[in-house]
Amino acid sequence: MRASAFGGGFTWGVATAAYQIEGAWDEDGKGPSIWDTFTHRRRTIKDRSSGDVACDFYHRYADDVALTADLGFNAKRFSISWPRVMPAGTGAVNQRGLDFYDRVVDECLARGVDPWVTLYHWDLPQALQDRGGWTNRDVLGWFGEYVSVMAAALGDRVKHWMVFNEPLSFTSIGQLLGLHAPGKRNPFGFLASVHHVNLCQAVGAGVLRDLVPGGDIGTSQYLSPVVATGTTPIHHKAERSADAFVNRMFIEPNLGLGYPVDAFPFLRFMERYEHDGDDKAIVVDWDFLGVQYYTRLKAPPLPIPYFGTAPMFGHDWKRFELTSFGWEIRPDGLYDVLQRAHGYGRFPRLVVTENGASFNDVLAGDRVHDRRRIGFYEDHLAAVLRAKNDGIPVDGYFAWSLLDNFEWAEGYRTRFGLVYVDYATQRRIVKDSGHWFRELLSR
Ligand code: IFM
Repeated sequence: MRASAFGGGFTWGVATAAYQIEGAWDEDGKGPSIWDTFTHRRRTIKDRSSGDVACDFYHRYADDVALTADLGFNAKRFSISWPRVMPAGTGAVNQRGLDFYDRVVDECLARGVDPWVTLYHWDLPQALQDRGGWTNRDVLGWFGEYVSVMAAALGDRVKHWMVFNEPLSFTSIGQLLGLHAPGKRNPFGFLASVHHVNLCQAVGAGVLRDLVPGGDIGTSQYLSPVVATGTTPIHHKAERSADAFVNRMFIEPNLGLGYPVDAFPFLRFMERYEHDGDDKAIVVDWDFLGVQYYTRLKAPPLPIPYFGTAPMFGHDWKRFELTSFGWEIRPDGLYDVLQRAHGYGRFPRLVVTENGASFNDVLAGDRVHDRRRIGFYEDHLAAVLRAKNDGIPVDGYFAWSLLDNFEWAEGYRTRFGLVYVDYATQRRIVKDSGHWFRELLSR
């Protein structure tokens, strides 16, 4: 594989998220986030860990940005911790928090690494959660205020913005399954959150349009082919509703297409949260869609009261290789989701803003021989290239992730990095997959 086949203007990046790497959870005036509260509660995280220290990126950002450049990447995607810059979520701004992101951006630019900023990667200020969080419609105003602060602070140097990271994940796992912060299991709180997040996409994009001239404005969505587990009508119904839940509920309202109520009837209750004019206010003209792809999902016809059917991660261990998370490795699925997103005819560009694999990496001396991860990247990049050659306008790819990091409810047991982190010493060791990227990108 040759990087030049992707074209000169192609963005090659690594993606990270604030809570997963920064640490410094209560330093320099930062307020608590829902993830601080959640991880400090007993038995929420499998290995009983938290992001209190994580990869200590807050103090080591300069070395980590240098490492990104050294591996040959020309872009770095990172998120802003809302409570670091606005400890109570609204009102007072914490200048020391803003200064940190200023330094990260300047370091990136000094190293020739383009900063791509995500405004929300799941760490809501706890103070806002105490007022209902995403279930409270006032979040539209709170979010707009926060985005204005960030656009004014970084908009002179940051051109690429993503409003959200994977709305599907943080609403469904946090508000419905209760396995992520804030740990709620409430189908109606979930519905309210879905609608408010979709409206906040428009609020955030609107603020960025106004305050960042020439801004490149997108958002990122978890997308996955959904397959039926049988051939009967009930299996196909299950597939259709799971597909609407995973792939359509967060994309189509922003394109002015409404909620896919026919496919996923539970969405008819959304009327409770819709106000007059929302159908117009929710529409966004994106510059790009960030596609986040890991695996495909299966849709067993498992009835859940009110809700419909349950999508599950694929688990076809008879036929396909799995990651250590138990996710099927299906590079063809990446082609499929890119093709489908392009099919809307509404996204001028697509960017793969996350793609990667977890394996049980072992440190052997100073090396980590993660051959399977290299195979994963080779095959998924080939799928991107195939899409590009077929005329699908995908012009960037971000590997998840630069560093091993705090993998939410899994804690530190799963490793996704191109760089191994020895958490006891915070030493970074470039894995074979990191060397592979360096080789690819230097040619
Ligand atoms: O670690 C997460 C990330 O925060 C969001 N996308 C999926 C990754 C792997 O699970």
